[in-house]
Amino acid sequence: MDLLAASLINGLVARPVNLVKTDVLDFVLGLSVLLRGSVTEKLRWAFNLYDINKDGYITKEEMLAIMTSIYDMMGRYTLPSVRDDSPFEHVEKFFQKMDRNRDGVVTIDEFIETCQKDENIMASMQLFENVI
Ligand SMILES: [Ca+2]
Ligand SMILES: [Ca+2]
Repeated sequence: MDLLAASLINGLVARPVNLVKTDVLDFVLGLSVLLRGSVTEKLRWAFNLYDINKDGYITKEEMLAIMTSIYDMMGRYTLPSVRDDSPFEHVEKFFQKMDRNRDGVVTIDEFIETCQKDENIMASMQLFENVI
């Protein structure tokens, strides 16, 4: 399981209260998107999860906050892919991959485009589908 799948699960089961305002309607909506939505809808949902202040851009600060909360929740032992890297290193890798025009933020278009071209991410979206 990679970090995208992990963060989807994290967003689903345990949104940190101080980080993301938990809203029951949001939660139910997210769940139905994950169950029945298209890949693009799922990716949009994931993007919104990362975009904490909902301004349409994922910043490194937001990503770091999410990564740190995933690390805290999942721990270093349950997630083999995070064992070797710090949250900060994962953020750097995420931006290297996602921030195509190198302006320091990731837009929804960059996010969806990159995810759809990434076989590992697409595979984990499938995996996630099977998990639920
Ligand atoms: Ca943002
Ligand atoms: Ca960008």
